[in-house]
Amino acid sequence: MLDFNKIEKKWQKAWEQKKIFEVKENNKKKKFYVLEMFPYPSGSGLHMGHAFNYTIGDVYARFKRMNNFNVLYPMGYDSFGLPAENAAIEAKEDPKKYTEKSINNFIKQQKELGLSYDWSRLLMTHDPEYYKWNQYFFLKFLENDLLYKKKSSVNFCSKCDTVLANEQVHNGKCWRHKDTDVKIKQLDQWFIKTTKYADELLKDVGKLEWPERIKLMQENWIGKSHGTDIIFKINNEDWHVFTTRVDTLFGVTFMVVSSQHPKLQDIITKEQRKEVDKFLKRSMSMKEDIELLEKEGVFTGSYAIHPLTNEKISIYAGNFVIAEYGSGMVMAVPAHDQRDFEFAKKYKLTIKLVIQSKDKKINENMKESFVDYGYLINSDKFDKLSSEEAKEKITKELEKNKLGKSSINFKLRDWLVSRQRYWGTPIPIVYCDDCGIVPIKEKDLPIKLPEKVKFGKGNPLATNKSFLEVKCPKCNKKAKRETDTMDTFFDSSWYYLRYCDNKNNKNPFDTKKIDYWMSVDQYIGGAEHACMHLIYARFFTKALRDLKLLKVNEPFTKLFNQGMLHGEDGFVMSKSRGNVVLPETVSKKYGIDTARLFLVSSSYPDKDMEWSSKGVEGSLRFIRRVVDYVSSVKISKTSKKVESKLNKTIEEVTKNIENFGYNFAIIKIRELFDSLEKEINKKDLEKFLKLMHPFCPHITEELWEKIGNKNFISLDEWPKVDKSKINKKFEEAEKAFDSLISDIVNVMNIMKDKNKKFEKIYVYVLPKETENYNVEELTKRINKEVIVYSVSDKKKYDPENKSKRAKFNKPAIYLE
Ligand code: ANZ
Ligand code: ZN
Ligand code: ZN
Repeated sequence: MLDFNKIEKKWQKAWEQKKIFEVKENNKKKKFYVLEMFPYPSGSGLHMGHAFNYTIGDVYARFKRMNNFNVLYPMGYDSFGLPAENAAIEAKEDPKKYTEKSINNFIKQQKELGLSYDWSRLLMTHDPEYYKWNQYFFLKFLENDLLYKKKSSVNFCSKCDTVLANEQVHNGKCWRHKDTDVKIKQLDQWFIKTTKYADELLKDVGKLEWPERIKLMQENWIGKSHGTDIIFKINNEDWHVFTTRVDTLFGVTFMVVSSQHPKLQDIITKEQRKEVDKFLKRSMSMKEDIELLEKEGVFTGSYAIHPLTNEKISIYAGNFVIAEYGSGMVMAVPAHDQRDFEFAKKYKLTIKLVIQSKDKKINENMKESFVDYGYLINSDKFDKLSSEEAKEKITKELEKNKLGKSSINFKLRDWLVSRQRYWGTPIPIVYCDDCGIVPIKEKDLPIKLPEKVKFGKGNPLATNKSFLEVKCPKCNKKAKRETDTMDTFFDSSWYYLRYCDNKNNKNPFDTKKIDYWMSVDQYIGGAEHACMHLIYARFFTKALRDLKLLKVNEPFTKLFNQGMLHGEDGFVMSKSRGNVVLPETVSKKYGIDTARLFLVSSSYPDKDMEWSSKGVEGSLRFIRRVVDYVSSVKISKTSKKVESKLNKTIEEVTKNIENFGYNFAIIKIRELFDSLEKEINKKDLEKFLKLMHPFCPHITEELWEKIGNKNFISLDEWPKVDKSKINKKFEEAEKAFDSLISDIVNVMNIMKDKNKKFEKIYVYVLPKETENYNVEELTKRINKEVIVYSVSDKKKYDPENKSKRAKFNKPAIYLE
C-alpha cells in the first residue's frame, strides 16, 4: 500500500533542507517571475478553493523551472487590515498575535500542498521591516507632489467606524456590513495623485497581455472623456461645468450641483435654506450607484447666467451629480440627457428640444430624451449644423469670449489613503502648532504601531498618549502625531518589488535586483481585483519609475484569472456557506498529489469548477496505476509506437501547460499512459514522469528515486520533443482503433435495441493491419470477448462473409 503522507513529508523535508527552490539573480539564466496575489491570512485557514489557486501557480512555476528558467516564485501575507483588527477584537486578542498565529497556520498548510515557493523571500506587511518602506514611499510621494491633504466628504460606516473608499460602498451599504447604510462625513484626508498618471495608465492598458474583460474594466474605470469646460457666472463668480455635449448648450433649462459640492453652501439663499437642509439630510448620495437612484433635488434659490444667451437659469442641488467628477455641477439638458429628463419630469421643469433627428421627427412631448447626434434647432446662429460641427463651432465661440475651452476629464479619482483604524501602517506625519504639517525624518522610520492598545470606539491610536505625543521634528516643541493609518491597498501596491530583495534594510530594494527580476511575467489572481489593486499597483510602478527607483513601466506583463471552486452543493466554497473541503482531510485520505491532479483535471482553470469526491477517486486510481506500472515495467526498449506517442504527447503537454490548458495536458498524459507497454526504455519512462511532475510533485519525486535517480526531478530538465520519432502512421492507426471501438459500441446498441443476444465480437482486419488491433486492449475497452482475424486467414469464423467488407483502417465487424 502507498503511504502518501510519508512520501509527501519526505519530499517536502528534502526540498526544504536542500533549499532547492531558493533563487538568486543569475545573468546567465533567463528569469521568470511567477506570482499569485498574496493572501490576507484569515484565522480560519486554507480550504480547497485556496489550494486550487496555489496549485495553478505551482504547476506553472515548476514547469518553467524545468524549462531552464531562473524562477522566482515567492509567497507573503497581506496581514494588515480591518478583518484582522475586527477578528482580534472579537477574540479579545492582540491583532499582532492573532495575525501571526494565522500566518503560521497558512505557512504550514501551504507547505503541505507541496508548493515550490522560495520561502526565504517571505514577507508580511504588518512587519515594521516592511511597512517602514510604506512610510518611506509616503514621504517620497509628499516630496514629489504626489500626495496632498484635503477636506473631503467621505463615506463612513458606523460599524467599521471608519472611512470607506468609494469602491467599498455597494448599493449605499458597507461592503462588509451589508445591512449598514454608509453616511457622509467631512474629514481631513490624505490623497495620492493617481490622476496624474491617468493618461499613461489608460494608454498602457493596450500593451498588457491580460484578459480582455479586465482590460476593458480598467479602461472604464479610468474613463477618459473629451468635452468642453464652460464657465457659467453665479453671483458674478465663475463656476465651471464639464459637458461632452456642448452642441446642446442652447437646450439648458436648469443647472444641478452635487449635494456634496464644497461650495454648495455659498449659493443657498435664505428663503431656500430650510428646504435644502431637509433635502440634504434625507439624501444619501452614494457615488457608486447613482445610475440606480431615483433622481431627486431641491431648488437652491440661486441662478446661473447662460454664457451665450445671458438667460437666468435656476440651480438645483441634486443627488445624481458626482462631487468629484468634472466640476461637480452639470448643465441640465432634459431633452437630450436621460437623467436630466427624469429630473425635469419629476419637478415639472422645461424641456427644450435643440437637436433634431436626421431620421424621424422628434417633438417636445417625447417619452424619453433623445440622446443621439442630429442637427441643431432652436440654437440661434448654430441652427442646421450637425452635432459634430456644432461641438467644434460652439467651443470656438466660447473660447473667443473666454467663457470655455475644450477639455478632457477622467473618471479616475485621486486615491484616498487615510484610514481611521489601528491595524495599518502609521502615517509618518506630525502636526505642530507652529510649523503645521511636518514629515518625520527618514532616519527616524519606522514609526511603529504601539502594542497593547485599548480597543473601544473609534481609532485606538487617537487615544494612545505615548504614541500621540511627540516632539516636532522641526522646532522640537510639543506636537501631535497623525493618527490615521494607511489604506492596506498601499501595502499591496508594491509587495512584488520587495520580494526581489526582501531583506534589504537600507533601501526598499536594490534597484539592480529589481532590474533583473521585474516585471512579473505571470500574475495569477481573482478577477475581483480588476480595478482597485491592479490600478494602484500600476500607478505605484510608474510613480517609482519616475522617482528613479526602477525602470519598468508596468508591474504585471501577463495576468491569469482563476475560476472559483464550488463545493459539492454547487455553491462557491466558503466557510460561511459551510461547504468547505479542507486540504488536510483530503490529503489524509487520498494524498495531496491526488487532490492537485483532480483540481486541475476537470476544466480549464479560468472556469469555475465543482469539487467531487468521485472525481478525486478517479485521480487516485490513476496515480495508483502509475505507481504499479513503474514498479512492474521491464526496463529495456521502447516500441516505435510508444516512442511516437510519447513525443507527440510531450509536444502537446508542453503547449497546453504554457497556456494554462492543464486539463488538456492531463488528458494527453492519461492517453499516453494507456498506450504504454510492458517494456520501456529508462529515459522514456523518466520523460513520462516529468510530464506528470508539475501536477504530482511528491509521487513523481518518489518514483524518480525508485528507478535509480539521485537528483531531484523538480530540478531536472523538461523533456524535449524528438519530432523524427513522431510517426503519422501510428497516429492514424490509433484513430482507426478508436473509431473501431465506437463502431462496435454502436452495433452492440443496435443489437440490444432489437433484443438480439450475442456472446462474441468478431473483427476482420486487412493482413497488414493486424498488429494495430490488440485483442487484449479491445476486450478491455469493450468489456466483451473479442476475436480478431486477418481477412486472409483461411480458418477464420465468418458465417455471413462480413470479412470482405474490411477496408484500409476500417475493419469489418460481426456479432454472434
Ligand atoms: C450636458 C449634456 C447634455 C450632457 C446631453 C450629456 C448629454 P462622461 O464624461 O461621458 O461620463 N456630468 C458632468 N459632470 C458630472 C458630474 N459631476 N456628475 C454627474 N454627471 C456629470 O459624461 C459627461 C457628461 O456627464 C456631461 O455632459 C454632463 O452631462 C454629465 F444631452 O452635459 B452632459
Ligand atoms: Zn462596515
Ligand atoms: Zn514645530
